[in-house]
Amino acid sequence: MKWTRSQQLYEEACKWMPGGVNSPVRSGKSVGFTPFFVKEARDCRLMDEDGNVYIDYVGSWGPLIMGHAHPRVVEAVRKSAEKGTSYGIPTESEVRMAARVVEMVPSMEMVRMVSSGTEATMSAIRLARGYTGRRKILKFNGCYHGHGDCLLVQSGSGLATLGIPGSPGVPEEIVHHTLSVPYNDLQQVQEVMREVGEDVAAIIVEPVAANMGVVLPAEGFLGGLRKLCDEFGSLLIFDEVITGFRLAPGGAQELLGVLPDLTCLGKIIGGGLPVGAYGGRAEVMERMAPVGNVYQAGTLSGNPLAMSAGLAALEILSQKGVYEELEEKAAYLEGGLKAVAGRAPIAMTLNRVGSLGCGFFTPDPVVDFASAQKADTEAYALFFREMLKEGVYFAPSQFESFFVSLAHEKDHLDATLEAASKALKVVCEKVS
Ligand code: KE4
Repeated sequence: MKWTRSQQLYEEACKWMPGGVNSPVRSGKSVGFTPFFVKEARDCRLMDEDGNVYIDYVGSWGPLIMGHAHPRVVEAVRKSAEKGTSYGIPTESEVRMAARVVEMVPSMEMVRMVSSGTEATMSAIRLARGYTGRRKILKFNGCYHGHGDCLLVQSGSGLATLGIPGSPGVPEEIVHHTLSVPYNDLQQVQEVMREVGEDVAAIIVEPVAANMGVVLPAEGFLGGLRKLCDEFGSLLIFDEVITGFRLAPGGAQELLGVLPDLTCLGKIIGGGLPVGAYGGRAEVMERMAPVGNVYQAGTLSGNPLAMSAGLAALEILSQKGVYEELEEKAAYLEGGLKAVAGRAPIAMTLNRVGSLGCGFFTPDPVVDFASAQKADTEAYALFFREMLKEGVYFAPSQFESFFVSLAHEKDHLDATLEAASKALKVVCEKVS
């Protein structure tokens, strides 16, 4: 692999943008990686500016579940663009999208479109506080809900990757009402709720955590949160920005059978264009302006181009057998990776739900942020770099996930396992 053109672009990028990127996790700082620059992408493959081709397991951090440049998505965006790009006036595409999302997501009766997952969670938190008249928010260590001020506490994703505990620039007063406890620790949630539950507006949780690597909810954890919210009159918010439309048509709440009061969506809902959304029970959502008095707005919210891309993506995901296909492909990859790790041999814990997964270099179960942080991140960094040399692009951070798409075919999966066999041998030599 040579990265001459990417290197030139990176040097120029660093002149104009902090770290040369528009989002910190792309920098790959934690895995000793200088980002390559993508020229184009198709199905499950990326091509960079030097002509290198990679099998892509990041999929733009989740949105590209149908594969890059899917013809139906491209056609939908082309047709929409020919009629204009934004009006700031309602369009039928927003009505179609809202109806589709309400139909697919079990707990949703009404929904509001925004332009990112961060906007979705920020708005849901404001709504929960406005609806309940309470101030406190309870989140979980290692969960990441975007970069909204009050949620940048003990967060995962880029903060975990770069080892940033909270974030400078967020005054103590803003996070004073944000409580964070270990994921899966229902006992601690009970203790906190017994103490301050009367002032907790909402508990916000990733129903399957995917920003500390992937961590599955323990048996009874989500149901326990549901019960506590009912007991104390708090709202339960599922941040399904990653799991929404990923784990099932109705996301984790459909798969796991626990219904939140509000759901935050992003990524897949936009088909690769900027879309977020939040929604839930009508009597809660109707507190939002202009019907209610909780304010949130956005120039490009419900943008027709983004709606057309998102609708095309959701149509593809509504076809029969899609989630069975994703499960089969991801299970094949998981089985292969475990077999290759066993032969290396190297201790690897692999957590997976459907087409969302993560491998940790640790022999121990990974059940929360603390156990995820015990994984050997040096080993992960070496694995990432060795896989890249073999033309396979995994997340440039231990505290992210891999995503299998409908575009990954058996030959791509076998090539990935072949690459992993070589990469893990190198890791094995280095760490033993
Ligand atoms: P955005 O504002 O990045 O669209 O969404 C924020 C967000 C909210 N909730 C969850 C569960 C999320 O995972 C995210 C964003 N995810 C990260 C990676 N895990 C996006 C990648 C990035 O920050 O560049």
